[in-house]
Amino acid sequence: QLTEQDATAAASGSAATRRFQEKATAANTSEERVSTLATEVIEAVHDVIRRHQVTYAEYDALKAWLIQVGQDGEWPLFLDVWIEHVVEEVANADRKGNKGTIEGPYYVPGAPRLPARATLPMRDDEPGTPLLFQGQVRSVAGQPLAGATVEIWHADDLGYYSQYAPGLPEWNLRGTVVCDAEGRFGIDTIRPAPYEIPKDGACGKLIAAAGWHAWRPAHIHVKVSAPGHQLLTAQLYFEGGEHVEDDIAQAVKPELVLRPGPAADGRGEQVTYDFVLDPE
Ligand code: MBD
Ligand code: FE
Repeated sequence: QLTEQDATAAASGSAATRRFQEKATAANTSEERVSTLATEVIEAVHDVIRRHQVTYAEYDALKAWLIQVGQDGEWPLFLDVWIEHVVEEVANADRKGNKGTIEGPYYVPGAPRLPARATLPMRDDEPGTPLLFQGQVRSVAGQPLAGATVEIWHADDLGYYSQYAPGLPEWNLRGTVVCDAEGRFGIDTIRPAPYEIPKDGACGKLIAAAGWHAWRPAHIHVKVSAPGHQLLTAQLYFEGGEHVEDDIAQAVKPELVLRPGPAADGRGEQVTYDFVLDPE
């Protein structure tokens, strides 16, 4: 019987790759734009080789590593950790409402629908500090948004995500919360642990070879939507948490940092965070 701590880079990577392949992608990019972008990416690599006098041994090491990224299924992890934050920056530069940040590789659509006041699916003995996460979804004009939903997913107290590590219930710490008529929600969960990039895969090998650290700060992922409004994809972090200042995925923004206080019922912590959605 495998437990979450038996998670391997290749198993979670392959699961993320399979999940991504199920997602419909249709960029409809013109031939001209593909040619421009591909040419400039290739030329940027040529430039690095010339400036740093890259050797054949280094070229072969790169080739072996790129092949291993694919074999481990770690392309979603690699791209979302080191590239996605710039795509998000470009995509959401003009937003007036809530800051967003990267989605990452571990979102699963279709999590169980829950009422506005709900407990996320979790084990009877789910480890971790209880956390009540509550707030309201509003428009940029300050109007409460009836019919808003907050999809939420996060790692557990050991830093593992359900469906990407063995031994966890399918929808553990994942839910689709349907807000009330005033756009309010209140979600009982636990505080997640920081996330460490697996050491036993291609991404871990790069991190070790470069002498980097492998950590993302503890975070709660959300996708917030409401009729007539743009989907917000964000993550919320915890003030003073480890690696809030040096997230390997460079996805922390000051507007996304929570400051929980003691829970009103004396059990753990609670925090209020309101979301502001841009019009479509
Ligand atoms: C994560 O949990 C995550 O959110 C991102 C962006 C990358 C790797 C792991
Ligand atoms: Fe994450």
